[in-house]
Amino acid sequence: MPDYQNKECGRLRQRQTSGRSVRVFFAIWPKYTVCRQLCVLSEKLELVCGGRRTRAESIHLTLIFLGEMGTSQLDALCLAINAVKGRAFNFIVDGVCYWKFNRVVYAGAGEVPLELFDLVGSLKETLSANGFPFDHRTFTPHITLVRKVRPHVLPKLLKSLAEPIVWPVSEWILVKSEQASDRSVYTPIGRWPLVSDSKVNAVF
Ligand code: 2AM
Repeated sequence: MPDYQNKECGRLRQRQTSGRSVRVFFAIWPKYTVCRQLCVLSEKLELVCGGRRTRAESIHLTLIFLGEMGTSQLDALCLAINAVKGRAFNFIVDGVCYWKFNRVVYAGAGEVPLELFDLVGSLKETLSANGFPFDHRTFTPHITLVRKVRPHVLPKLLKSLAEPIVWPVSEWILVKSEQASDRSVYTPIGRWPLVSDSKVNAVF
């Protein structure tokens, strides 16, 4: 996933969103080290439970799925979202679960940080206040690692990780999702920083 500064978001959006509408969602995206750790985990899981693992560059945690949106609305969306303030946190990935309904294996956290729920809550409030539609289902933090798994081998997998993965989360992003033949391609089109506690303390 390419890196860029917040001030470039407008230009990047223009380059990346040439059609009439785009499918978008808010997410947190792991940087290199955590991405590698999750990727190694997905490779092990794929070996055991079959199916198809998420490619390294697509590993993420969705905050809110907005769905199809007119490209002309994107600037207004990003402007509204600029008002959202969130705090940085560590997301400790310490378990692997099976979602029978859609046959995915995902990684998750036994204890979800309050900061993550606060961020999603603020995003939802801001979207609602500004009239942007989004998926209202309850937020269930999960990192999909393997899809279309073989259900009968799963009970052995449903366990805690021996070594939890510590994911320091310092920003959230707006992502464009496109279908390319048999897979989804994700491209960031907006980025917002989370404030670390030390910066909050420095202000007060
Ligand atoms: P998933 O990992 O559980 O499939 C992009 O599609 C991202 O948005 C994926 O992470 C997907 O979750 C999530 N998502 C949430 N609601 C969705 C929906 N209604 N349709 C497609 N993706 C959705």
